[in-house]
Amino acid sequence: MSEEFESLALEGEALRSESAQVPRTQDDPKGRVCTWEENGYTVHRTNARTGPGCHDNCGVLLYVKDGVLEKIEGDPENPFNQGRLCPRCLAVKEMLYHEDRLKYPMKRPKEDRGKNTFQRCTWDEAYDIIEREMRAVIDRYGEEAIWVTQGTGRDINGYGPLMAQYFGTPNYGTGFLSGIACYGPRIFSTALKSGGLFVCDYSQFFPDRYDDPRWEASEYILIWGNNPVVANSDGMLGHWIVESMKRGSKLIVMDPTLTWLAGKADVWFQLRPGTDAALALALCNQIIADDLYDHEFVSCWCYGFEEFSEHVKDYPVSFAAETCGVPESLIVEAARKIGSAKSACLQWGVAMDHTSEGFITGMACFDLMALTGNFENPGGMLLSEPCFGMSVTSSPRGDTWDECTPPIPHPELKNHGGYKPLEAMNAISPDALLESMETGEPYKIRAMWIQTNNPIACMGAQPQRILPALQAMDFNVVVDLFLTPTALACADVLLPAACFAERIGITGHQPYALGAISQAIEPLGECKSDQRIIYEMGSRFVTDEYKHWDDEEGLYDYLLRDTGFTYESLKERTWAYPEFEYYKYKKGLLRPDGTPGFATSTGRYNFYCPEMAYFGFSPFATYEEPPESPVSSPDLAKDYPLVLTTGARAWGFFHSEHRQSPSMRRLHPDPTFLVHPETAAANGIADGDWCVLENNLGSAKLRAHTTVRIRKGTVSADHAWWFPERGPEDGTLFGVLESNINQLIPMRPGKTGMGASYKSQLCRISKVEE
Ligand SMILES: Nc1nc2c(c(=O)[nH]1)N[C@H]1C(S)=C(S)[C@@H](COP(=O)(O)OP(=O)(O)OC[C@H]3O[C@@H](n4cnc5c(=O)[nH]c(N)nc54)[C@H](O)[C@@H]3O)O[C@H]1N2
Ligand SMILES: Nc1nc2c(c(=O)[nH]1)N[C@H]1C(S)=C(S)[C@@H](COP(=O)(O)OP(=O)(O)OC[C@H]3O[C@@H](n4cnc5c(=O)[nH]c(N)nc54)[C@H](O)[C@@H]3O)O[C@H]1N2
Ligand code: SF4
Ligand SMILES: [Mo]
Repeated sequence: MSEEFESLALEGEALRSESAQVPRTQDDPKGRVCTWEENGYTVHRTNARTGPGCHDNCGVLLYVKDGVLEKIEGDPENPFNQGRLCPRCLAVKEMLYHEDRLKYPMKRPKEDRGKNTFQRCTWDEAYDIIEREMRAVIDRYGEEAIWVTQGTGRDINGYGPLMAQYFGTPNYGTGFLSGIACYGPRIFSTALKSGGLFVCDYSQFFPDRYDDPRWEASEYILIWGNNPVVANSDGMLGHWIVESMKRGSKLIVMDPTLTWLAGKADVWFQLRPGTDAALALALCNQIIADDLYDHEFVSCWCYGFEEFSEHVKDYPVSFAAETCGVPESLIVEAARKIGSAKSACLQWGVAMDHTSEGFITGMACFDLMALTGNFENPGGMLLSEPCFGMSVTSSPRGDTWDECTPPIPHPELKNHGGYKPLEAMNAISPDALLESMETGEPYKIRAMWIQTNNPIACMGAQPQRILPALQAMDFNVVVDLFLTPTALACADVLLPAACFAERIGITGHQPYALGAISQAIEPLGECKSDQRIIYEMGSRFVTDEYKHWDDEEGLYDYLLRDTGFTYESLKERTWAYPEFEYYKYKKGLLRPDGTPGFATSTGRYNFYCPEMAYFGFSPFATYEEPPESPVSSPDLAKDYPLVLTTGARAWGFFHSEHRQSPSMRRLHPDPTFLVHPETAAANGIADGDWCVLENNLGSAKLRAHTTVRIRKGTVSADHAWWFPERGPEDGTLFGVLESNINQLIPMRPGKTGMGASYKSQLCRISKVEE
């Protein structure tokens, strides 16, 4: 062991022996106050969170007068967002105080599903009905007949599993998200390669941000299937990229659409949707051919490089150029830029998961990062871990809730659809669960608990299958902010959830800091936080020995019990940044046994992935055509010649949310699709025309937006449309199946059980004749 190594190992040893009871923080909270009076307002310094929906926890100042939230501002002192807010928080009052907000628990006779005959009831009555109905399902069919669902990572991540445990069901997960195709495929597959979740370094681990002397801006940021200035996805903010660019970062963008950031890139790959893995493997091939890979990193810290360098010879630049529809010279240029850069990082997006073999796309892109040694270096990929060991909010930790409920009676009945990777990940298969609702195989789902989830409008593929399946259930509960199409279609009991300004909580989805959400106003009507609904409802299903708290603050104190914070102490400082180290793999800070290396089965970064071999797949990342594409299904492509990608995020909407918010709706009044003017003209379509998009599965009606920003022959369609302005009476479930692009997307995962076709389908377009 070299001297450098020895001293790094000692440093790691010292860091590991720190006591968790005295949280070591980087930021100094002296002088920071969480509430004050100003010009007749009481100001609350807090962290935003869903609802309404978002992945983030931007620092906000809430100005309250006479119990009413009058205005919201970004907190300039919060290191996370440094005072900036996106349109949805600036307009949060329009959602918070909207007249359509659910304010009271409601019940409805089962035979009235789809009709607006809800009646207000008390919380006790609602809980009584749920207890009675869920117990009846459990007694007759077993706990596994209940499916507890959530939507994307709102402030339900981590808490949802508790609801499932209270019922005793092993079936918990995203509601009808085909192939769990949001984050799951990428983070699980790359964890097999790298032993953790790694994210780009934008200085977000430092409370003094870009000024921290340890930080260096990444030389190249690869923005891959992601539009971060709009989406601010998964705990990162798009303006961090702009700030990095001001300090020297350059961009390489992979996107079929010219996004704002693509317009500022050194290299922009306008690739055919669904072909990303081919490009990643060809870039690897070229970097090896040019001998631009990081020899030290590859030989000291990686497993299977020699075989990998042979494997990628199957993916020459010419193959990727042809497959992706991009110039060969551009691939060579990008490979040289990435290979010669001091640092590079992968800003990946959900487009990676939204192809059938999305599980493997993430792996191929990670290989590029390993090849160039961009792990744990300034400006590279950094481990993203739960702060202060507090993982419940960022990702569910298996044992967080273990002492809160009796053990799940039949864990082996979890429906992972027979997919080995899902079994290994201890995850359900939403695709298999929908099938079992339809066929009763291997057993039938009879009851649903749907929380932060609007599957008919948004999350589910093939809503035309989901709607009848939900309406055939024995019993359904929906917990939401609004009467959604899903709630109107199927809820027997509908429970009103509180917005973030109306409740307390702790932050999640960001591994850099831990913070508190403090309550600024009383909840509207009788709304309650999701967390409170879960433990109040759940406590009906457990004995006193499993009740560890009496109120919400007690819940958070319980969760924080090993961090050295209480809810109150966290609230007072509003945020806390744990200490941070680069090069953790050299210091023994990644592996549980404290030895240097990565926390993988081999101790190294796995170019050769033994787990993939065990699952029966290629141990190396490979490229496969999407099942529906001009290359893999030319016959289908004769009828449906255009490539369809869907769901590119819009500023003002979070999925199916915000259609009720007047200012957000003004930004985007109608369902639209982007189409190149030449493709539009060839199909007799002009800008603004209402059109039908259709394929062998279904159709949807959207308006054409012609633009040269989109790849020719590709159509990029909005997702998640419904029309709350129509009201619940006209029998159309707010028109949810009229402009619903998911009718064209199959509920069918890739071969690993993960990955889906939301961004790689085929369709044709035609003008709607008036
Ligand atoms: N065609 C297509 N479909 C897609 C996608 C795509 O790109 N294309 N993207 C997919 C992806 S990545 C995802 S993650 C899913 C998202 O799917 P979902 O997360 O299911 O999103 P929504 O349909 O908006 O449903 C969320 C519901 O939660 C409610 N809500 C918001 N905040 C709260 C809260 O604090 N408490 C409670 N109880 N309810 C709340 C909202 O009112 C809304 O009704 O959609 C998927 N669907
Ligand atoms: N405002 C807003 N923000 C959101 C959400 C929202 O609904 N609204 N949803 C949240 C959720 S759950 C998620 S998962 C994230 C997702 O956020 P992003 O990862 O940014 O996802 P998208 O906007 O769906 O797609 C990003 C880009 O991928 C491009 N693209 C489409 N198909 C392909 C392809 O096959 N390959 C490549 N390389 N690019 C492709 C699109 O043109 C688009 O510019 O956003 C989160 N943030
Ligand atoms: S990203 Fe936007 S909606 Fe989300 S917390 Fe930040 S400002 Fe609010
Ligand atoms: Mo997502």
